[in-house]
Amino acid sequence: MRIDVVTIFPEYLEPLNVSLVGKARARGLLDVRVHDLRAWTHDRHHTVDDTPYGGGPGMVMKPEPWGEALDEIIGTATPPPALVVPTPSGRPFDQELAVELSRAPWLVFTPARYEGIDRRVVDEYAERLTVHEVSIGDYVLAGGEAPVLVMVEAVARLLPGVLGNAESHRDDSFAGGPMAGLLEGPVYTKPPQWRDRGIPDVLLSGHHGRIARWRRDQALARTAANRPDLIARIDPAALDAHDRAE
Ligand code: 6GU
Repeated sequence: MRIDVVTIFPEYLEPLNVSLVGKARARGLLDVRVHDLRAWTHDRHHTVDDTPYGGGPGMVMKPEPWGEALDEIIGTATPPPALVVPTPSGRPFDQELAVELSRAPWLVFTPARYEGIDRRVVDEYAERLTVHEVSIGDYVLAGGEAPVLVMVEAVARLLPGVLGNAESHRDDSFAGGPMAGLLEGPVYTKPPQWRDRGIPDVLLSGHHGRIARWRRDQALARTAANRPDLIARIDPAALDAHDRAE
């Protein structure tokens, strides 16, 4: 997969050199190119923003640098990339969208600062390619760069060969499989005693059936406590009598 990011803060994207995403790049599984939007300005101050038409607070990113940047990056490539526009007004980012994006061969991210980008930019490129306007949650950030880090990591770990083994996705919170729709429960490792705390006996029992049951109960309890909205969305046919008693 190829990913381009256009930003006025290229250094904000340096975490893409580290850890899972950095390793995927080093292994040639992911080609990430970060561009400085100001490279496509022509005035001595490299201006990227201006005051909003109609008045109001803050500044709006000018369309011309974005248009020149996107035209140059996209070129005449066929098929063209999908555009991912981070904005608090976008569709909520979730695992389903991460999976969809991970199937695209090429994504271009356009994180904005200020009050966002002149609307004509999205309208223009939406005529030629798929545009996803995406929010990472119900809070306001100063810009789209942190959301790009979030989305690229969520997408990169789904690419073939990036994670150690294909099993690693199966029990993810929000993945399919036996724990579909539930949050993950607690996990433990050695030592068997830490301070005055031990390990739940069932995990040391060797009874795989009881361990699976316990894990499911823990997942149900945690989901009910932290995400009652997810409990409400579980298909009743996916619950057994023991689940219902929780
Ligand atoms: Cl994608 N951008 C900004 N600026 N704030 C956000 C966001 C995006 N998602 C949640 N809050």
